[in-house]
Amino acid sequence: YEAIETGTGTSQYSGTVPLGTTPGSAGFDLLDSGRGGHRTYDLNGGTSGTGSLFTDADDTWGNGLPTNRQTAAVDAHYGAALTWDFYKNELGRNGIAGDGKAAYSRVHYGNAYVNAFWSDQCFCMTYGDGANNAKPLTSIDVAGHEMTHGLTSRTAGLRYSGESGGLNEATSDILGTSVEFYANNANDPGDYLIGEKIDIRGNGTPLRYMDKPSRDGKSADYWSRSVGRLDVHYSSGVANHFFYLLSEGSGTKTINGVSYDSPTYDGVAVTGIGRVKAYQIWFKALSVYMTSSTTYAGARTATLQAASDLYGAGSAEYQAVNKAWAAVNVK
Ligand code: ASN
Ligand code: ZN
Ligand code: CA
Repeated sequence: YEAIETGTGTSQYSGTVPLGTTPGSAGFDLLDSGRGGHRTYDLNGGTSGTGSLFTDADDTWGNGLPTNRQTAAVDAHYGAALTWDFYKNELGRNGIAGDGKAAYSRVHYGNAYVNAFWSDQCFCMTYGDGANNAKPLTSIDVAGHEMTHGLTSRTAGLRYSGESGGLNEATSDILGTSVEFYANNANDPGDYLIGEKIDIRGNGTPLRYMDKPSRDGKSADYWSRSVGRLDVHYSSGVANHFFYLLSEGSGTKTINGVSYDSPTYDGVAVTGIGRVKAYQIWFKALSVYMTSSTTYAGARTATLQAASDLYGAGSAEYQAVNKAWAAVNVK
């Protein structure tokens, strides 16, 4: 985290965090001038427009509880800042569109709304407060997921249906998870689970799993000819599983106290290359080789081309990409 923060927030999911804020007429605005001018707004139950910009007299924001209106804003603003820094420092990307301009965030959308979303129309991220307005959907992985829908829109432009829709969703899970690892936050350490903090199912389990996507009861572990007929949040499983295998390899592994057991198609063994190389290959494939209509077969070709560009056609990394796709039945 760079020395451009001015405020301090007590988040719901990530402990005490630095915040990019700017002096304003009410003291401070929740406006991050160091990251393209990202602002966070209070919809206060509304579902359109921007509501009001968060402000604070002493630059100390939120109290860690959802009953304090600033708390969800702290998490959302922090998540957007982490994602900005991740794009810049890890992917060499200056904001979603590559032009140094920020999106904005809106929290407290509707009443007990259990979702979060990106919109190309407003170029913004929006977050509901979750069941009983007690679990805002503002964890690091969810913020990274939603902001990455903007990145996908401004790069490959993957159409949000069929196999390309699964790749679009997976890109958000892959980079959202990568942001969570990059953050290295003691209160929300990196994992290959999506939404483990927001309890969207009400029983403490995550929304999705990358080591074995079928753990959610719906997602696909492997490609099949019918995978493109699934909802995009389930066909994404194939690419999420590919990314886990490419990063960490097949079989059992414990990372930050979480245990994984990743199976493969036909039992093919995969040795991981680490998540940093894996997300750099994915982003190059996304931004250089994928298009709006890329399928799973096309994603395989795109990531092989990216691995060849970055590491060479005869590299161990190239071979690992090939093996990881075979392990999810994309050949
Ligand atoms: N949270 C969902 C997503 O980002 C919202 C949606 O499906 N429109 O994919
Ligand atoms: Zn999504
Ligand atoms: Ca996670």
